[in-house]
Amino acid sequence: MSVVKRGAFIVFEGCDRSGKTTQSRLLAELLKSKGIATVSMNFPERSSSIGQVINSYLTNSKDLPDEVIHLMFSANRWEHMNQIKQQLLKGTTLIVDRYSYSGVAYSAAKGLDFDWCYAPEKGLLKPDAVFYLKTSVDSLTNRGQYGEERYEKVEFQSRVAQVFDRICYREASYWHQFDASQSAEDLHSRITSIAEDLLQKVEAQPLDTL
Ligand code: T5A
Ligand code: NA
Repeated sequence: MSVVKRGAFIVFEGCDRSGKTTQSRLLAELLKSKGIATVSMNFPERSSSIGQVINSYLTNSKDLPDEVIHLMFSANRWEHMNQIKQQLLKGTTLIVDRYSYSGVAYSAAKGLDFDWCYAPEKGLLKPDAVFYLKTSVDSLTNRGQYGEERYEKVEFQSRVAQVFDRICYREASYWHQFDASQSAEDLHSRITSIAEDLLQKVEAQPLDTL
């Protein structure tokens, strides 16, 4: 009997407009074109009832205390955890646009304690790889629709970038940093080579938690 090999859990992280959605899409399309079962997701997942509250908060139509919105972002991941686990175990590779690290980076950038921010993420599934798209925040402000959502302010994004850098240093064993100012095509080819390597390796590795 053949054993089902699990899928890879790949996450994209970075500041607003760093190109995560573009790169997640390109990677998912490539893997699918090679016949690899692949599903794309993004956090916040705005369609659930918790997701709808998060959406109203991000579009500035609702205000909430920093601690409350932080826990809602985390709950939004927890409510999808079983689905994520089932997909991975049945062999589907997941490409996820933002995860716990965004949760920590944006809330710590507001001044909440780093460890407090990380605590509700503990026990969630740990990605096999995080692709961190990094560049100077100033260069991102020229990109499409910058400034429409709550967090898209240069000073705030610089603080977010500092927290991402701290996490990248701490989690260096599975974080891969890329210069997000290069063209989408160049980024895609660099990301692809790491992802293809990873896909070979994870099949034999058990799922881990944060
Ligand atoms: N948040 C999120 C929290 O506070 N806590 C949490 O726990 C989580 C999960 C919404 C906000 O929520 C916060 C973080 C966010 O502020 P979101 O829905 O992921 O999160 O945000 P979006 O607005 O959807 O996406 P971003 O603004 O982050 O953009 P992306 O996905 O990084 O960038 P992308 O690919 O859409 O590209 C942006 C623009 O740049 C161009 C694209 O064509 C597009 O116009 N572009 C490039 N231009 C030049 N060179 C390249 N290499 C380019 N790649 C893309
Ligand atoms: Na995005």
